[in-house]
Amino acid sequence: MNLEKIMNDLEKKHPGEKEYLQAVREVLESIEEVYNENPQFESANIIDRLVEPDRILTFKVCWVDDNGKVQVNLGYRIQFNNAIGPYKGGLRFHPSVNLSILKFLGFEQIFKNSLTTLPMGGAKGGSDFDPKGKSNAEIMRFCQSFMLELWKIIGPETDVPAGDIGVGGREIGFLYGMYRKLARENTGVLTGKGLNWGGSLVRPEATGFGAVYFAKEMLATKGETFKGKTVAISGFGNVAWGAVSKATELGAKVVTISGPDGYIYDPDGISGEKIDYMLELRSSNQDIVKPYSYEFPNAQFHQGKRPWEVKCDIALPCATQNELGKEDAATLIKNGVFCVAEGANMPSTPEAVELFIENKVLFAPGKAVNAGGVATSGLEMSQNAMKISWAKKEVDERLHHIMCSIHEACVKYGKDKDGYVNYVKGANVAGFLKVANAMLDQGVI
Ligand code: NDP
Ligand code: 2IT
Repeated sequence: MNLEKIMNDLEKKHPGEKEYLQAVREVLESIEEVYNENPQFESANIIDRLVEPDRILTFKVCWVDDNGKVQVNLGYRIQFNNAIGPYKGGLRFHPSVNLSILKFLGFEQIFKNSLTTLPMGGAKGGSDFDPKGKSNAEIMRFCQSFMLELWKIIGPETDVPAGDIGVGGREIGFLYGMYRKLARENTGVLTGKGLNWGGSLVRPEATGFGAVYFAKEMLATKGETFKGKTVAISGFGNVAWGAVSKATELGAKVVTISGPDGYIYDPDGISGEKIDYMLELRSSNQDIVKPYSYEFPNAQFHQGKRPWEVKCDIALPCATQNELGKEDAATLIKNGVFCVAEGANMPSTPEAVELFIENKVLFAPGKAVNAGGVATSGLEMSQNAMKISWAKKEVDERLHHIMCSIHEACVKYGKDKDGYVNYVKGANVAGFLKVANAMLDQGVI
């Protein structure tokens, strides 16, 4: 593999697609060795076929706001690769959404879904719609208009979207309602549905719970546990909420959450009613964490800052991409962090990842750590297909088992000679091999 040539060509073809190019480079660097050892991959030109999505749908979303003004947003669905199962991946509604961000997320999703052990291909979609400050009625009208286009290319056996930033249970409800009306069927076409209409128990908690289950396995390789540890978490959305709950349940003290406005440091730990308050904060549609410090006055709000300056044993970045840079990593290391597990997708910059690995910090990437979300989506699809629903305990046990399997796969392919586990390499190689071999089996299509 001539990595620099591949990257140069890709950059020429897709100039300025920073996040997409970043994600591709990371995967290619990790798989270079195994790729070169298996000439059948090169003969089938697997790399060129993997880095380009199968197709991209871009569409216009027109909707009317509460003042009667007509608004126009852009909508996307990127169907990246379906070698091992139907396209599967979330929808993101955030003003920063563009092709590069969705392509990076869709590309990552291929390997993440492969790691889950379930038959799911990779996809991502979304819109530059900003949910901040919107009324429920505005969100409903937007979701309905979005689905008017999207429904044409999705289906329970072809492409199954779910939530991501800005898309939670409420949005999935509005999207599902419109799909059901247009397609004249009740199927598992979306995951993250409400419990009364096909949703799975544990799906809301799954990404955060899964992230902590994964981190628990990482700690166990060093004979450690969450008990008594200080944990810094970023974000205050769905993933952060699940991670705070599970880490607290396992005896850790979570001292931070964050939003675009800054971070909260709560020296008493975020537990009990404070975890419920996180849900209130998120559903207020205000996109700020500052009100937490009015509600719980012992907590301090640090405007415009990131939580990585707080001394902690374990860091779980759960907000967004590239939210933890080289300096943040250096500060965390200086303060004694020994485990960093990514709840968000690609929250650490490549320089930060390098620093963690150089310093032999237990570090694992989003595609392994946060795969519990999409894995539980896969479990929701199975329940929908069988027209049954499993008890909470059953779903949680399956999720736990899947996270342990992903951890095992990372160790199998990522263990260095000195015993250090390079989870980035492990996750990328394990995820890649399954998809690449499936592509080989199925010929050039
Ligand atoms: P939510 O919309 O529920 O929450 C995202 C949170 O991150 C919001 O609080 C958001 O605020 C905040 N945020 C965004 N940018 C920043 C920033 N620069 N600094 C601090 N906070 C910020 O989304 P999720 O919790 O679902 O998603 C979080 C991450 O986890 C994303 O990377 C997503 O791709 C990933 N993920 C989600 C899964 C899921 O099942 N939901 C599964 C796997 C991964 P704001 O909206 O104001 O920017
Ligand atoms: O990034 C992700 O894995 C998600 N947003 C969840 C995708 C899904 O289909 O459940």
